[in-house]
Amino acid sequence: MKKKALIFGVTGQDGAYLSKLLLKKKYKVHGVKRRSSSLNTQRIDDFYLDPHQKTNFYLHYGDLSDSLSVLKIIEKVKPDEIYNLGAQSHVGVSFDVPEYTSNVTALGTLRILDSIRNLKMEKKVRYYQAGTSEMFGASKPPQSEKTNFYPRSPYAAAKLYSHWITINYREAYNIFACNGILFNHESPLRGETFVTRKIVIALCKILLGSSEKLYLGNLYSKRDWGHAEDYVLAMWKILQKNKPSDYVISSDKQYSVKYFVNLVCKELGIKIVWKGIGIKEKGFWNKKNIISIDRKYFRPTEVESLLGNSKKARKELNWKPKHNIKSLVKDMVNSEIKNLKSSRI
Ligand code: NAP
Ligand code: G4F
Repeated sequence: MKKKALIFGVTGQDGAYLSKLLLKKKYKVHGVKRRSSSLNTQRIDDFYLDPHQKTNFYLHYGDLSDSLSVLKIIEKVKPDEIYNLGAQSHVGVSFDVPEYTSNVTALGTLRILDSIRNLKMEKKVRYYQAGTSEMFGASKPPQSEKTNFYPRSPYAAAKLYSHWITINYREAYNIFACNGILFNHESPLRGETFVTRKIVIALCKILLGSSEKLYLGNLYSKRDWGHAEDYVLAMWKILQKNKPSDYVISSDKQYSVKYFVNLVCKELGIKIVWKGIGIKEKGFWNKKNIISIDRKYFRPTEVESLLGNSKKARKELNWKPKHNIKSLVKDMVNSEIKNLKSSRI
């Protein structure tokens, strides 16, 4: 019998890559999508067939803020594995909507775990929680499973609740529940307001002449960036172990936002020249100012430096990323240029 997976957050970047991976592994994949006034299935449209045709991919309407919908979907699907990737996942936005972020990103996790318990599915289901390096926040890098948490945003605090409630339900009710503590991972499917995708889109448009300028916030925060395709494989591997545990997933390399801009410029053949400091720092191309700083992209509290130590995952899961920062940039740039050229036609 085919294994059944249920993915909360199926319409997001990771949801799309994970669905593809699980379909390839011959799972029946069920996804939860929320009602939205405009289409939100673009990332999964290539394998979401008309439900009247034969398919192994099914969508259900639901919402992490609605306990009843969560419970009913789990009861109906009876999954072998649940991946909770659903969240208000933008750190900057979480300062604007802290209560909503906590409801979905923290309590949403509780709603799933408690449904498993209420439905007496503790022995049947394996649960993956999408944890984040943001939980380390201000803790000194490199960060591993042993590093103390120090969240610096409503988003990170909400994820920390999810981290501990996952461990609590594992210990209290014997649920096979695991936390993946994933460092930043990007791809051509990354949301357009996260810094890597924002940079790639803007610079591609500037090169093709359809935009003039890119505004950014803190150029000097450092991140450990990987490719989403590699990271969803780690999620699946975490749930295939004999015992539930928590794992850091990272590239173990760190670069600044400015370095990422420089790499994208290099890939596009844009010779960028930086002048000025602080808020007045600017990037020029052919003497034209194409990058400036806008204070509105600074956060009330910033996470300055994230750098993972993923030794445990590499050893116990036999996991290793295929991509590096250069191949990630290449993939994102090539795909964006293709998108922009085809939308022109
Ligand atoms: P994403 O692209 O923002 O996707 C988030 C998903 O959650 C989307 O499908 C979204 O639906 C859904 N969602 C939002 N609010 C919901 C609600 N109220 N009920 C049900 N679903 C809801 O995020 P991602 O990059 O794929 O990341 C996946 C997960 O990993 C997230 O939990 C994120 O916090 C976490 N994470 C991400 C990274 C990273 O670098 N990407 C690193 C560590 C952890 P819509 O499409 O309708 O908005
Ligand atoms: O791309 P970002 O918005 O990602 P951030 O805040 O690191 O969060 C992402 O990764 C987390 C894992 O560590 C996930 F849990 C979370 O869900 C999300 O996927 O910002 C990266 C850095 C920050 O330091 C930010 O201040 O880039 C800086 N930045 C500079 N200018 C900017 C901008 N970020 C955004 N979004 N937009 C800017 O214009």
